Amino acid sequence: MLDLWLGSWVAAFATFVVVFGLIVWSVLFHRRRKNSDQQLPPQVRYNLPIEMLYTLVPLVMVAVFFYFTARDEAEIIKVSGTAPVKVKVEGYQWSWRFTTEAQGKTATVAGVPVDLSKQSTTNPQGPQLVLPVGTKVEFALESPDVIHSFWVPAFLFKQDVIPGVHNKFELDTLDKTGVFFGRCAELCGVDHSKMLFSVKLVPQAEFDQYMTTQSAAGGAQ
Ligand SMILES: [Cu+2]
Repeated sequence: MLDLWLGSWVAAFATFVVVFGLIVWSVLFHRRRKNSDQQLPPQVRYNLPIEMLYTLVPLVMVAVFFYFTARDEAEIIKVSGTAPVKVKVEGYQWSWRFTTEAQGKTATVAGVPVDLSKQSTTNPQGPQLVLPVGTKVEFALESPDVIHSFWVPAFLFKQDVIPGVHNKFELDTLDKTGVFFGRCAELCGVDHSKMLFSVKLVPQAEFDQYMTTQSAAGGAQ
């Protein structure tokens, strides 16, 4: 994802340099000069080779962007179905419910809208999803009401949570322990901004312990 993003910026910047260079060049060399009786420089309208160039170059540029985006996207959204940990993510107005399934055990956490006055950058608010580090995780996204969007910026992945649509994705890049902030990324109503949550990545042993306690408690809220 990072390569695609960087590559797009490099291509966009190269385009900017060429376009801006051409603008500066025309301004400098084709400006109206003093003591010139020529009102207009020679015009190139209806010049077939130039018109074709104008059409083909942007087409090629779009095709290149499309190719790399489609290639990477197909790879990124592939779901093998073999992930040992599966999470059902329900986004609702206005919080989240996470139901985690692993080794035949189930754990559920759900939140109420976050009190934004108590929000801080070091103490994440909202429900916390606990996951093992270094393991492939499958996320299934469900919404009972309107369109939300599941987004953990640190995971470089975001997907819409749409009523009636069963979006799924897998992440196998969760390789650092810690707490990662997440939020709803689709304006979904008056308390959209309160749809905060966090994901805590812990070592496998700690995760096993967590699942045992949670499932014994009958999926504590
Ligand atoms: Cu939302």
